[in-house]
Amino acid sequence: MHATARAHTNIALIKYWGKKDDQLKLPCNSSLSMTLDAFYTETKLTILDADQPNRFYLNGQEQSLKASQRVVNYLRVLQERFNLSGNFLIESTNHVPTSAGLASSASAFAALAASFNAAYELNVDLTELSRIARLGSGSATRSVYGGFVEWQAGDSDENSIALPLAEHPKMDLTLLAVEIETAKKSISSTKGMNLVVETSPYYATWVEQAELNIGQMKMAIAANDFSAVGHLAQQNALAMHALNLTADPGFTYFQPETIRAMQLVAELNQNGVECYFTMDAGPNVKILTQLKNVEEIIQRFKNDLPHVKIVKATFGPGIEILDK
Ligand code: 2P0
Repeated sequence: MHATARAHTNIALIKYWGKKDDQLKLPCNSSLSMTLDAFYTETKLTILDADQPNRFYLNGQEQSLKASQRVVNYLRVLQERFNLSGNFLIESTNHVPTSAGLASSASAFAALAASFNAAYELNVDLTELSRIARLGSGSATRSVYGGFVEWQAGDSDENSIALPLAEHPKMDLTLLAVEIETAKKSISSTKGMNLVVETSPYYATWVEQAELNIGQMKMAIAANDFSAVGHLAQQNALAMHALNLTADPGFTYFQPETIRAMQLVAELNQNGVECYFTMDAGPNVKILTQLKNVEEIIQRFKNDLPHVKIVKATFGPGIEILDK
């Protein structure tokens, strides 16, 4: 029994930042993302007899027991849920270059969930697939669908699910991933979000504001309004990063060049080149713009920050089963 699935990663335009249940990965606020064409993970899952050892290959390299633990533990959780048995051969290829500064956990756990579903012939629907992807990593919930996707926070395993808002949006929207630094982040997303939930006096305000932003963003998408989408994404990212400074102890993912990139975006706008920024749990900056401005923005960044790498992306598809 085996199956291969492909899942694309996504960028949150309204961020998931904080959980109300660590096990089920139930978020405190809803989030909304854009699935990206340029970055994806392909995973072949083969179900082995229980007397064969689990093996995990990433980009052709066999991984240590320790490195395989999160993946194997996740598959065990799914087995328990569906009352299944067997061991695993997991062969994953990540097409998420470190240079993009994008997390691969969204595409990794969405591809695992989809290959598990196909290998055991469970035939769960996409809503259930988003639920089981969530058990691996919160952001994976949204990678089940293409285009613009909402992850409704809900308050239980049943109703914390992803919904496709527009699978093939007509919006002229390009993302430029600007690599500031490829080093592993100092504070993992899981740790960073837990710290703000537990210690920031502003956390309740973040949740309230993020839920408001979701409604505003859905209106902007429905109106095909690029400017409103970009502006809202930027405001929401700034709020998330401001919140981190209000934790105890306060922390930031920004590096000096993150600030420089934000200033460059402001300067570009002053010169009539419309663009916006967003950042996740790291120093890298993702710029949202329209096709006509892409070359000028790349040029401006290369002049000011000559060593940074820039990767282009636009809307990508949802889960695909490649082989069964
Ligand atoms: C997001 N991030 O919405 C937010 C914005 C980073 C910043 O989801 O603990 O790897 O596995 O659920 O999904 C990154 O966190 O965290 C993330 P877990 P995850 O994309």
